[in-house]
Amino acid sequence: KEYNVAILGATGAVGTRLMQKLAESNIPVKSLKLLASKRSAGKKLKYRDDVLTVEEATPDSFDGVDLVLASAGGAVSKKLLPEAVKRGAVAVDNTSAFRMDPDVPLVVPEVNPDALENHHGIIANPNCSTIQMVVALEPIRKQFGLKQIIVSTYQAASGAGQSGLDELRDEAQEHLDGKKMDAHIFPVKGEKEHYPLAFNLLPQIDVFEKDGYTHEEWKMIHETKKIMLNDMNSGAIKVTATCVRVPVEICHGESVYFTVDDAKDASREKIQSILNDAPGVTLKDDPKKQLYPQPIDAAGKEDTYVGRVRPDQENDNAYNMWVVADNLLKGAALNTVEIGEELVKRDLI
Ligand code: A2P
Ligand code: 11C
Repeated sequence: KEYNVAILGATGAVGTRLMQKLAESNIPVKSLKLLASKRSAGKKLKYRDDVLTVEEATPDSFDGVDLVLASAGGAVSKKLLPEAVKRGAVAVDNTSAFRMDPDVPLVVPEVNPDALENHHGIIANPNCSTIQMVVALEPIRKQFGLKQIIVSTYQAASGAGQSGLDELRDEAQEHLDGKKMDAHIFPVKGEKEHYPLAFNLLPQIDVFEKDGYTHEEWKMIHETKKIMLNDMNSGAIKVTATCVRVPVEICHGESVYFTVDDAKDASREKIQSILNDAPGVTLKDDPKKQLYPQPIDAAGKEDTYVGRVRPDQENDNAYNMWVVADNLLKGAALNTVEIGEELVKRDLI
């Protein structure tokens, strides 16, 4: 069986990586359609040995398409993915448009691949900061249970797409040239206030909710519960988050504090051993050799890197660890393509 595939948002920071990871995947591609906005129509992009022409995405673009991989923003997904499904396609969506819909599985293949069995045409790929955290925590949860998660994130500029990356580089150059930094995207495109990210830290990712948390923090809390417990509001694991944008190009870092079941006899060594064997995880944890994950090393890699595993010295059954992954790969394009591979394996397209 071979599939007609479309990439929606093919020209973006995630879209270009979707093409790369699709080419490396074991999804049998019969044809590939590259879709983006009108602005990019006619642009030529290389896929394997072919040069393909980007087309403007319209509802009819999905005629005859079996599998859509989408990363063109939530509004575009909301408008076009139901049209794709209406025309018989299965869509894996990298935006937040459908993640909390009870009919839409929210999937990280290392954690909850079985959720795919109940799909109704759209499958959601979680937020990048959620994915790397659950990849690292799920093997620990399986062995020792999980009662609480307290996470602080250090998120790269590329989380805001190509224009976010461009803004960080431009600001850095402006600052080094002694000019005023011209901020117009961060913290949030379309918000009233903008602040420079270069040489700075911004404790706001996405808009503020009424309770004082940002929407990025809300996503980490509720997506984690939906993925691990199949219930976005479950109280079985308590989760809280602080999300911070840092002047890094690629890779989110996370300081993850977690509490395991009292009765399970966990230890630092046991947790390290579990992480060493966990799918999609590379343990990089040797303080004597100053070995720990860093964005500069993890960029371009597929795994989620974990280090600095250590017990809380004041509270029993509680640990800290440091988690780094490429937000554009495992956090987005790679996880999306891996969902596609799992759909193929299970004959769900
Ligand atoms: P385009 O390059 O034509 O603007 P990023 O996340 O890096 O900002 O990329 C966003 C992606 O979504 C790009 O491929 C962009 O295409 C695409 N996109 C933006 N708006 C639309 C739209 N209205 N219809 C289809 N694709 C869109
Ligand atoms: C960021 N995590 O770093 C965001 C980007 O829900 O897919 C991804 C937004 C999402 O800005």
